[in-house]
Amino acid sequence: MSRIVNVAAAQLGPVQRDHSRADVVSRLIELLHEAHRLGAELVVYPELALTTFFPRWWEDDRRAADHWFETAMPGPDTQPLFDEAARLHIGFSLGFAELTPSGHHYNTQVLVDGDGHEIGRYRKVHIPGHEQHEPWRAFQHLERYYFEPGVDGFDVWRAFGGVVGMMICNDRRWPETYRVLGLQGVELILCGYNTPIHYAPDPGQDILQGFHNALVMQCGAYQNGTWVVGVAKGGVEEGVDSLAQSMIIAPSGQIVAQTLTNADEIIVARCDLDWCQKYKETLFDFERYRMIEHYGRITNQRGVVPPFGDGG
Ligand code: CDT
Repeated sequence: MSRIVNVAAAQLGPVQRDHSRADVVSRLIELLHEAHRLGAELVVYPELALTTFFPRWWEDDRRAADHWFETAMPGPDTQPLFDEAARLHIGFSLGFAELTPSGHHYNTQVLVDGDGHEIGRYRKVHIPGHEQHEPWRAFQHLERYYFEPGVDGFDVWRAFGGVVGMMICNDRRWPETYRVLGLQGVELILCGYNTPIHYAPDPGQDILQGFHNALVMQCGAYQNGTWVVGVAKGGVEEGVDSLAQSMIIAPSGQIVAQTLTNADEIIVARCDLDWCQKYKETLFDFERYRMIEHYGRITNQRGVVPPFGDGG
């Protein structure tokens, strides 16, 4: 038996500050058409796909950044994407900055079915970067200033013939993200990202960005027996170089498709969701092998508590 879903990762090249939503949406639609030609049923776009990565700039008044946020999804600028995807009967997942009617600011990813209807939305939980203006940096990473963490945690949805979950960028570095999804039987994780190559707190990591990106997603896929689709907004955006290397990873942890450029590019993989069972029912049979009585610290303790004494 096999349950096949053809999934496209729709990588974006840079979106500059003066690029309009309408311009970006026409690029998204172009990628949608390419994905359709390649037989995709589901297209995954990056984190904060509609605009430049605005947390790289400080605003004294945080509300001055509200124009980067969507107050409706779909809204007037994104409706053409919803309409075209529904016409082609392709589902998609799209990252955007969300400003809710009650005034909350989230880094959000929506999942839409082949009829253009929202299946669910995920609000980023792990918010990286810093809260205050830090002028010593070459550029800011102010996600912690502009976004609140999502309060709904990591959900999954029955969609596209399987169990689908979402995570956003920094979430992919945390094993807990995958495991909470894995404990709900996830078979396909969709993840958009914007990852600057330069990491100001420790530039020694710059050269390892591609390695770390693959490392965490391949581990997460394998250890939970799930497909993972990681999709970048890469290239040089407003002078900041960001990682591309979008990839589709099998439940074995193997990369089955990877982008070659740091521009707009489609990759497609034929994802057999039944392949997940090979791992979920053997090495990673959670019910049989997990030792939850020894995992208490994972939810009871946030930071590191070393043992007493100096070891001398
Ligand atoms: N967008 C996002 O989450 N980017 C982070 C950068 C970390 S450095 C502040 C990431 O984990 O890729």
